[in-house]
Parts: sequence; C-alpha cells; structure tokens
Amino acid sequence: PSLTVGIVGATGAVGQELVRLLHERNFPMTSLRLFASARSAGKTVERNGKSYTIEEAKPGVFAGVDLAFFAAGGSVTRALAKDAVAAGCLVIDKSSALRMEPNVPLVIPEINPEKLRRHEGIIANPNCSTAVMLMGLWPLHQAFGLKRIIVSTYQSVSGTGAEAVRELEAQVQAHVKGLPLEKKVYPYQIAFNCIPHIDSFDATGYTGEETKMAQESRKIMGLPNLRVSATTVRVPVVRAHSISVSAEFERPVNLEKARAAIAAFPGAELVDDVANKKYPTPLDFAEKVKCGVGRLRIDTAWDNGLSFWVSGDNLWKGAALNAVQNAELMAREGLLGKAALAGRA
Ligand code: 11C
Repeated sequence: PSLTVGIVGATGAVGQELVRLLHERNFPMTSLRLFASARSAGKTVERNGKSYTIEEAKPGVFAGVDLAFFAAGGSVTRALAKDAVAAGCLVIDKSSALRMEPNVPLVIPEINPEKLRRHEGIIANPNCSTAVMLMGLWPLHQAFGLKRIIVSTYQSVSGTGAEAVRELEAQVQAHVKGLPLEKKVYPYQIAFNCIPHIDSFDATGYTGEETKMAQESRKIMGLPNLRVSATTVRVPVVRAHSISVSAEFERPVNLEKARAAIAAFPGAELVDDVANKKYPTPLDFAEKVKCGVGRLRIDTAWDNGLSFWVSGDNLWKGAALNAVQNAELMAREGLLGKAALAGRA
C-alpha cells in the first residue's frame, strides 16, 4: 500500500536526523515531503540520490500525507497538528506541546507499545533526557519495582539545537585563539563550563526540563505516584545526553539480576566493567541506536537502592529515532495509512 510521509521542521537538528533515519532504516514509505518555515521553502535537500524541495508548513498542505513527523517545536505543533489530523494524517510529534494531554499517547516502543493502538490522530514522543534515562530505568523497574529516583543530567548542546552547537564550537575556537567569547544562546559561556539550567525556572525552583522528566517518566511507565527529583545540566558535549540515576526499589536488589535485566533489554547496551575502565560515554553513544548503561552499583544512601549511569543520543533515541521506531512498529502492525486510521478504535 502507498504511504506518503511528511516531516515538519525538516531543516532543524531533529528534522535532518528524521530524513536520514527514514532512508537508512528503509522506512516503508512510497513518497516523502519535507516542510519547514517560509524562510526555508524552495530550498532542496539531497538524500540517497534523491532531491526534495522544502515546502512551507501551513494549513492545507497535509491533504494526501498519511503520516507526518512534527519536529518544529511546540508552537508549530499547536498551530498545525489539528489541521493535519483533520486531513486524515497521523501525527507523530516530537514537541512537548501535547505530551501530557490525557488523550495523546506518549510512547517509547520498548516500554508501552500497546498505547500505539489507541489514539486520536496524534502520538507524542518524550523529551530526550527522559527517553535516554528510561532505557536504563525501565528494565530495572521490571526487575525490582521502582519507588523513587534522584537524578542529574549531563545534556549536550545539540538538545538546544544547531545554533547551540555552533556557539560551543565558536567559543572553543575563540578561547584557543585568545579572542573574546560570544554568547547568544546560553546565559553563560558553555565552552569549558556547565550550566545547571535547562528550560525556565518555576516557583518551586525546578526547571521545565526537570518537571518534564518527572511527569513524562510517570506517564510512560504507568507509575503515577513515582517520586522524582531531577537536576538538569547543560555540558559542553555536542551530541548524546548522559544521566546519573540513584533509584530506590520496592524489592531487594542484586547486581547480577540488575545487569541481566539491562543486558536483555532491547533499548540498552550494558557497558559495565569498571576493572577494565568500561562504562558508557556520550562520544561512544552518539549516533547509536541503543543507549549505554553502566556504573551499576548498590546505592549506599537507600535500602533497596541502585545507582547507574546512562548515555544515549538525544537526537536519536531522544528524538528522531524513537519517533521512527514508533512509526515502524505501527507499520508492522498495520496501523498506518488512511484505511487503518479510519477504522481505528
Ligand atoms: C534539551 N531536552 O536538551 C531538551 C530538548 O521537550 O523535547 C528537547 C525538549 C523537549 O534542551
């Protein structure tokens, strides 16, 4: 059957990875249309010997599109997703706009794939730090029953976008040349620094990113009472986020069972051999399908506690790859295309 796929925000950091992954993973599409702001309309994108002309993302363009990946931020999702759904298009959204809406499934296919069967035309994808963290946490929850977590993140600048990658690189070069450093994207220099501030602060002192990690983890794992305290930090890494997690469980933990659970989980690669200096780093897990989990140890602050470290590609598992994996699963289960959408529950 024919399947026309669209990407909204095709020129952005996540949009470019979507174009790449749909081709590299041979997504079963018959045609691809790329949408972006009026500023980019008319430009061309080359991939696998094909040339795609960017169209302006605006109401009315979704007629004939069966599946649209939205990767242009919350305001574009709010402005255009309903229009796409009304045109009979399934929306797989990467923005944070609709994730916590009760009628919008928030899906990581290794964790809650059953939620892909019941939707109202929009499927949401999690925030990048949440998605990467859960690749280590979910198998441990299944083994021991999760009670609460305290986490700190080490988030790469590509999570902010392509302009932040350019800012880090420019600051490193300016530093080496002894020139003054320019900052536009972050409130402080990011080269050779860490900034404990991602998204805006609320009255409690937590940031939006920290609140997302708590709320999205509860929704995806189906644990509405999970207690979460997160500190999210931007670090001078280009690609792949890392998270240090201390978790308390309901049942007694043991390392052998914990390592076996991680090793058996399809979203994770166990890299945990400290005697030989083996643990995951963001450089090793950039552009990798799996997230690396290591530094597993019995946590000394809690009863039934485990600590671990996870690194994973924020643009892949944290964004484009998870969205494509959701679509691949729906394609395998016959849940894509106009007929499937018209007949859904
Ligand atoms: C960051 N996690 O690294 C953010 C980017 O909710 O999808 C993604 C924000 C989101 O800055």
